[in-house]
Amino acid sequence: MSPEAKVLEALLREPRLFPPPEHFSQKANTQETELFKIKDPEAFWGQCASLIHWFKPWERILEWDYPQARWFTGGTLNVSYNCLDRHLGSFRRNKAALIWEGEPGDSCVLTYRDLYREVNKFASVLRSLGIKRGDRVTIYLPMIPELPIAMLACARIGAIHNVVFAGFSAHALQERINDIGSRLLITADGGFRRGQVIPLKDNADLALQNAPTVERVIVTKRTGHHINMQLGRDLWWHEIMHTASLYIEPEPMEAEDPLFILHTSGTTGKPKGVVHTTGGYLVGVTMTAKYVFDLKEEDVYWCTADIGWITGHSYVVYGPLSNGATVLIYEGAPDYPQPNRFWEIIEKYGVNIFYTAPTAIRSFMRWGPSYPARHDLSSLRLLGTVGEPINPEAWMWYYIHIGRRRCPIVDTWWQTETGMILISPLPGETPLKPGSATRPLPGIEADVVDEKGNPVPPGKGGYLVIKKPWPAMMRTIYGDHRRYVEQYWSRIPGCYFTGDGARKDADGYFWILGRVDDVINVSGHRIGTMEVESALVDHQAVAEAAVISRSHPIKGQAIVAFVTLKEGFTPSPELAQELKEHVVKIIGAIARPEQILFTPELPKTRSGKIMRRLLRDIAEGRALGDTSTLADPSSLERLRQAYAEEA
Ligand code: 6R9
Repeated sequence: MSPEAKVLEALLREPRLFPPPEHFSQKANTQETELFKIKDPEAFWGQCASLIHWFKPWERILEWDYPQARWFTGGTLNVSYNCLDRHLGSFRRNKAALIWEGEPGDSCVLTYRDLYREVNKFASVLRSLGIKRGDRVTIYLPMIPELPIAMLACARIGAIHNVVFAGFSAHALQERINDIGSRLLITADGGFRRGQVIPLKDNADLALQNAPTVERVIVTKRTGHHINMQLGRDLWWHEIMHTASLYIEPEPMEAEDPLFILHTSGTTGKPKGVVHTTGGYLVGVTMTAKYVFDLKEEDVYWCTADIGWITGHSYVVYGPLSNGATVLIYEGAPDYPQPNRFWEIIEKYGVNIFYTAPTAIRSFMRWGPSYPARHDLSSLRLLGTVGEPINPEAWMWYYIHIGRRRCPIVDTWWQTETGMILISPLPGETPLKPGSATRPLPGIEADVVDEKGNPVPPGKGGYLVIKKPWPAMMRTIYGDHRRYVEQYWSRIPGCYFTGDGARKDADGYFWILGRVDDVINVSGHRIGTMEVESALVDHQAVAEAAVISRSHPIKGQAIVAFVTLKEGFTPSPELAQELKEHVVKIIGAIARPEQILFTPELPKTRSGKIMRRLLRDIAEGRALGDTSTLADPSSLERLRQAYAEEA
């Protein structure tokens, strides 16, 4: 049995079951609604649609023309109206919408009324620059209030935003701008990370050397260090906001109009621009934020994800704000200046709901329980995780040391493409098993199937698929609808293919096993092996590269690259370092390979395909699998020796 299979066997025998605590169940939002009694998915979603405000009511819940879904057609709405205007008529007007803490320790609070004013003003700025409904706007900002303000302002006038994570490189930014033809770029002079300045404007300048569609750049001042402002192109945020109007009518959008594009890694070298719509998306994230996170009027809710990822879009910005919640945003790293920073923030603001990633929890475990132990965490009542499978040890540590055995944990499975959480416990309802995302939410039909789409028996591994459309599902890949149909709707007959492997147990609980395609999940971030390979071969010394993952105690998975060099180049630790930096330059620090291994040749089949499976065996130190299709079996032995020497 392989080591992974052993871990899995242990998981499936995980005997611990945590029933929902009485004190939680009694007051859970799910108790106060008839919603979950509706068994027909379409009728269920129709009912969920009344959680948001429609200017014009929709006519049909769903038009399903496989694989194209259209939700709530005939209806019009505006997302910024739903997140802001509709809260102003009640006491929420003066309630904190955003509580923001900067890494250096500065902070501010924006009430719903404050946020409304800033969004309106910025929407007026966008209008004055000629940005119209349907135009694409790229946002490359750190975790500062200007980021949600810019997103909501785009939503207000019907412009489609494309947020690019501030950790991405100039090259990655350029690639994304050009993929969607943005007219405007919104950025900052820089951002703070572990006390260092990330030079966002310098990166933007580099990116714009070859991004001809961008006409203007709006720059917000965060770090205050010197940057170049290009006359006629670059504008300071604080200067143009002076003359802005205080009110901009929210554009009535069709339910199916795009709200944003967010790129994610897939199986090719080119990131996919995932397109999300207005009506279905907002219904999906509003419902799940309310019932999965059990949001209450008086809660302080903190999701630690960067807004540059889907988790930040759906569960820092749109879901919670649509519910009128108080959202905490922290700019920086969890261990800056000390590894207790998160716990200090929870204590300082009395955070009630805390949502983070398993990789972060594993780091906290390594730093030790004395850091959280120093702080009053009694305000916490619900914990969540997202991004990758959580190992039961990390789950238990989180449960004991952060939740102090009092707080349910919602392990939420979903993807950039799904827009909203699809598999998760409902806190107060679902008994928890450490390591399992439990069951599909109401309205969601998920299953584990074989290649032909037949359900596999309990305990057996297979592909995780979704069998019915759901409102927040992606509608297309920007500019490449064929790829959308091929990648998601053609692999398994009749189903949405998630790219994840899973098993179901005898209780119908789902255990996610991780990606089954060429995507690596490093610290909860998706990285395509092909993207890293093309970054490597972009370097003058590299002839060929094969990128695989191996398991890593903190990151979950780590990137390992096998590299062959061109004539005239010799392997050295310096060159390995240079290649790692080259990947950082092309993609960003999240894609930095953990290890580079030079090899005179890569194991290939007789038809010339690189056998990644064997490379993975080598990297994990496993016995090699079937080598019979290998063109030159001796190459593999040499490679294994090289790896053993390196390790
Ligand atoms: C939301 C988000 C999606 C991939 C997904 C899966 C992994 C996410 C998970 C999980 C196990 C969970 N994943 N949540 N695996 N349990 N609770 O992370 O989106 O960045 O697109 O990643 O992450 O492999 O396919 P995204």
